[in-house]
Amino acid sequence: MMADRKFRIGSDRIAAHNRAGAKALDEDFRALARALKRRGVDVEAVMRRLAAFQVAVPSWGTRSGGTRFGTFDIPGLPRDIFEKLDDAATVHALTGATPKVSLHLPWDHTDDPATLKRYARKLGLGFDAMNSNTFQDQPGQVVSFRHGSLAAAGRDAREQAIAHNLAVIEAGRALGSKAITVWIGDGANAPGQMDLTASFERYAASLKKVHAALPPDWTMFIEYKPFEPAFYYTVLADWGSALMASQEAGPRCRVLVDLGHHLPGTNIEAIVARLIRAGRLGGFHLNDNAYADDDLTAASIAPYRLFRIFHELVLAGGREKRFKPAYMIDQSHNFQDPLEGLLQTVMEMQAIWAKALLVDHARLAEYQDADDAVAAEMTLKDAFHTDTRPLAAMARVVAGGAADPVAAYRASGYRVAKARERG
Ligand SMILES: [Mn+2]
Repeated sequence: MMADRKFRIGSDRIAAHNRAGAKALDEDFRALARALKRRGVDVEAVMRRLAAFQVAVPSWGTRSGGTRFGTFDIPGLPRDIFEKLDDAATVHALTGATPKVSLHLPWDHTDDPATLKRYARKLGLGFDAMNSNTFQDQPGQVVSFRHGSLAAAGRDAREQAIAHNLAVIEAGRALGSKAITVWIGDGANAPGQMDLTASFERYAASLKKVHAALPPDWTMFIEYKPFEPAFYYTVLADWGSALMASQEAGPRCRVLVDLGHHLPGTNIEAIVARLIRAGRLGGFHLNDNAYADDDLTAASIAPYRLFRIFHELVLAGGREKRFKPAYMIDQSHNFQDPLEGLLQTVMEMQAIWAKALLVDHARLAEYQDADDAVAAEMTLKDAFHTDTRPLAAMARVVAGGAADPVAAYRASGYRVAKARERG
């Protein structure tokens, strides 16, 4: 906890990195701004909205991810929640866009939340949504979640799962968090194993009890997933079930869209539009998938899909000023340095968010009204094909971050220093 003796990427180092690339960035930014102004884009407004785009870093994203077969660690990974915060602060220092960390209980449990909160504040960090965990058993647990948690047939398991969620809310309250994310693995592997109606009713009733314990300024997110760990039937498998459950649970229960939690070919932006229409879109877990729930880095496979989702969000933000979904990275870094994966993802999110901000909504609406499919699609593509990286880099520099966070991170020798420090 001796923050001062730890290796950090300081603002002087970031400023030196930015100075070295300042001339090139300035040239690229000016050229792009000129081209955008010619297209009628208010570049200053885009830069303001780009600067406001923030993404939460998950505590577990600072360590190596893996599969059920194994996880391969590299030297210098964080050993506890304090070191995870150090790494999250590094991502924020380099991007200026990740001021909040999302914790997972019990993985990030602390007996001393006041010290953890103080430490985070010293690093300039706050706490995003708290994640509960009833999809595995913990040492010393009284009732097993083997046959389910919030939706279990057994009352003991359900009550224990509800109690865990209430404890997570309490822990989050002590840290200054304002939300809880609930994902359950409840489901069945064989037809007949579980009553499809009764299991959903039990789940909704449990959620309602958790919702009743929410502090007044808190939100609850529920996350659906089509399959895994259960392979035949999942209680909360899709957005329709999630919408129903959120409506039954209470007004502050919202649906969280994890991009990887959709079967191939699903039109996610249409789901997003429907959830916005219902007033129940809570936020996103950003990642990507090529086949199933792969947890690949966000936009690595389908950047145009993410652009289309962001486009719906920009539209909704234009209609409703208070519309503010939560964004959190939720991906697995199996082959890369986790911090490089996070930095790369934030850069990608900012660039794609900027593209979505460039869509000419007035022109698009005209083409839609005129049933001009080609011109309408080309309006979206005009924005999508624009190389917005100079806008994103400039936004980072203005926010005190690095023009190129991955390059600055590599040049700093951070991981080597951490390997020495952390053993
Ligand atoms: Mn997720």
